[in-house]
Amino acid sequence: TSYHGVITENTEVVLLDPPLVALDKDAPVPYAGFCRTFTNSGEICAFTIHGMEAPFEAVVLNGTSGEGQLRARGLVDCEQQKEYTFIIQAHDCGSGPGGTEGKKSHKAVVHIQVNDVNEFAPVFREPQYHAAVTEGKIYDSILQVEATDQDCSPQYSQICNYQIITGNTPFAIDRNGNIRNTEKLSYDRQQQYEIQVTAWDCGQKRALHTVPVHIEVKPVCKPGWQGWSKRVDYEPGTGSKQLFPKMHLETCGGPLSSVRTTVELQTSHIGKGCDRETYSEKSLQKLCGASSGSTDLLPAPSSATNWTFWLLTDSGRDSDLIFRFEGRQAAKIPDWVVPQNLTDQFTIATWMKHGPSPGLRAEKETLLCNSDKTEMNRHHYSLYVHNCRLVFLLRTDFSSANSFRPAEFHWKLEQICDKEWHYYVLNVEFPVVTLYVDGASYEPYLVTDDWPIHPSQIDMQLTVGACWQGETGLYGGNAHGENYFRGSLSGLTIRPGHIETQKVISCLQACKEGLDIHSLESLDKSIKFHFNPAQSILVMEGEDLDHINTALRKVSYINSRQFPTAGIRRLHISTSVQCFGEDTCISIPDIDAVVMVQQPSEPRITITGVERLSWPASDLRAPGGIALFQDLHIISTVKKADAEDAATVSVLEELIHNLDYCDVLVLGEELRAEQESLQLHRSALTGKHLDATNSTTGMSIYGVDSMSNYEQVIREVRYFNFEPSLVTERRFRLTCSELNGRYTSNEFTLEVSVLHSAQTGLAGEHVNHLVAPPQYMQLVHHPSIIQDMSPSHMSGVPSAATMVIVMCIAALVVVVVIGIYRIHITHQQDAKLSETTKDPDMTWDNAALNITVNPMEGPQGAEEDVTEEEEEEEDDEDEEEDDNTSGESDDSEEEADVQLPTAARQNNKNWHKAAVSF
Ligand SMILES: [Ca+2]
Ligand SMILES: [Ca+2]
Repeated sequence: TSYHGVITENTEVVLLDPPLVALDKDAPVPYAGFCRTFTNSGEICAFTIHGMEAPFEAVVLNGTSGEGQLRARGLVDCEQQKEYTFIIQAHDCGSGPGGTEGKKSHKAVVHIQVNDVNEFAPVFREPQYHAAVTEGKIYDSILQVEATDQDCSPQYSQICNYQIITGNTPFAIDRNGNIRNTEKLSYDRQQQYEIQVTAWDCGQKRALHTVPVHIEVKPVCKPGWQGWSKRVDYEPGTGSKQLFPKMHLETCGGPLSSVRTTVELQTSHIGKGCDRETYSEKSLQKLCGASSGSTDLLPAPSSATNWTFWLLTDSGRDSDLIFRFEGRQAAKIPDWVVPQNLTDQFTIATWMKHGPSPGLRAEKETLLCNSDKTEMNRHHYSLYVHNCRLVFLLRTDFSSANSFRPAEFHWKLEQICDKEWHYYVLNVEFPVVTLYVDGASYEPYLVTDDWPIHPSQIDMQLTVGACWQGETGLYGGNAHGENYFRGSLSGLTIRPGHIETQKVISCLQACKEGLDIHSLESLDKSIKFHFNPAQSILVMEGEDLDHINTALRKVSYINSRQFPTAGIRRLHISTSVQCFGEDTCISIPDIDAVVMVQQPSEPRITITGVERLSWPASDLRAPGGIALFQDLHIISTVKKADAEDAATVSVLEELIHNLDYCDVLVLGEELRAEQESLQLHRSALTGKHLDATNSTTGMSIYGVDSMSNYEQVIREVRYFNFEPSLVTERRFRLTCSELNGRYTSNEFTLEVSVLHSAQTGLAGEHVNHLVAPPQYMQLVHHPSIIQDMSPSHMSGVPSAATMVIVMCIAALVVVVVIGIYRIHITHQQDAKLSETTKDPDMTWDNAALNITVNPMEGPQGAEEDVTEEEEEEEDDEDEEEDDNTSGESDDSEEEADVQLPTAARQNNKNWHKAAVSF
């Protein structure tokens, strides 16, 4: 017989099936489970267990009935042993004490199974898990986590469920612990994830500790430039800066046969197209060595240059003076500004930004036009834009050579209508006309001939922005309508009698910023590179990837301006590659980055010197007058605006840089032209990049030059007054400026007191004698001295002592007068010498007001008249037609546009010949 028992671990009682009951044979109770082996006493006294240290005992519950119970002797642990098997035997009480010697039953086998209790929680095998995935893929299983449980039974030891407890992750886990991603991962979005995972056993017991799982996202290899930054900061004055010092091209193992990369710097939003020097037009011409004599047709409006007063000006960035034309504005240039006859050589230059929207049936848009002032509408010369072509019309006057001559020059350039700033220079060296756009020269694609214009006594009117119609006395164009210009102009100059060299033209429009190759000499020989003229586009090409990488790292940005325009410049890099064979080649994405030019430190210009002078009237009358600013100093300091050092005292750093102009302004009444003047000897300017203009309101010295050169020149400025008796005091204000007024100095005011004869008789001469420096310079540091020596004061206290003093002074005066007379004589001799050289130079004094006389207008004009008379008769028949073609030749011209240059010219000629023969 055998028993089966069950015990729950950690409890005492074993449930046996069938129940443990031992019966004595002697007793009348029928045998239930146990053998009836007992015959004697009929009572059960004990059970014995035979087995290898089975931790159980059996106790008798009821000796009569034979019921017993099986119990654990200690704690039973399923995790240590799940089953026990042993043998049990019962004893009746018998005769012996304790029943031990009673009769024994036969043996029965007992099987005990230990039931499990869910004591243990799941525990992960690893303290943490790691995995790496490539972006853009969906994985079935990225990794498997595993937890275990020490309980003995499958129910309580198996893991029934895993769960991710970190919220919002693109991952899921199944019941086997496999983690997968629920969406494609992106390296750019997130490169690393950490999720917490927990587990449950099948008895719903949860792991005590979650486990971290790290998932690294690896970028899928994408061909393209790597190791560059989106923003490059540029500090002014630091020369060239490498833009991509760590950049390299990732090809993902694809073998390339060649790489071609274009780096483009976009600066069209800066100033007039890029960062240029913003000195005034005049200063810039001086700086570039342009021949002098050019006339600014669009100067800043002032009392002397009032024709630009009604034009629209853009509050120019960087002090650029920009005039905006919206199809309504035009200006008549006064006759004295430009000579009517430009001769065969002249230059017209302008900055132009044409637009905004030239229509398909675009009208002529006139930049500059010289037409009849009255009666007729003939255009003598004009520059206009028409259908995105630039046309220059030049009708030569009749001369001895009365023949068909080139009259219209056409250029078809995309720059004309790209709505960006460009610099146009028209060099006329008749009959050759060359156009320079941004420094590059272009021959006209079409030249049409015409007869010279018929002579007449009608004056001409030069206009900007439209043509003047003499017939109607209005702005207008031709039968088709108006001819107003739309766009912006700046620095429109005309220069009769000369053409500019390409070098000067390049200088005038040169960008001060651009791309550069750092240490060009170290560039590998196999690399081909090319810059556009403006250095804003760089193309590099090579076959070896390493060499290309090295070359691209050398690409730099440079801005040579000391005070560049701050702000961003966009960079665009596009790359095309070629592969060996027919394989489809990788494509390299374009790069967009920016250069951030930081705010330059601002200079502070300071003028110092003696602020009060006192002079005897006689000295003002002396030839050359008096020097006004003999001890003048101009210094400039730069305030370093370091953001980090804002707390500390900002460092003042002395710098040597250039000035643009200095103005001496007469305060109070203007100078009386016939008596007073400011003077500057021409020789003071020699060897310097400086020029000067002079008027009764002051003197302006301009040109880009060093501060010390300016100092030297200003120290030579003299004030002369032929009749000083009318003046007691004169005040002057000196200001200097850099970059066309962007940075200006303090206002330095000088007071000159004139000591008149009433004073000079005694005190003036006396003072002169006492502290007279050589010549007639007088510095008065303490004006009180003058006061003390005034005659009124002295006459107030007459005494013997003063009489003696007066006598002595009188004697002294005689000596001094003689001395001064001698000095005067010698000075006059000097003056005579210098005046002979000085006089011709004096003409520039009033240059700002004077008309520049065209040397060609005099005798030659008369000559022309004669020839014109002679030829008048044969030309009479032409006259009508002349008037038409000059002003209204549109129809024939429109057709010529679409034809080849030679054919067009031919056509035009024939047409004219026909007219002539008729
Ligand atoms: Ca357990
Ligand atoms: Ca468990």
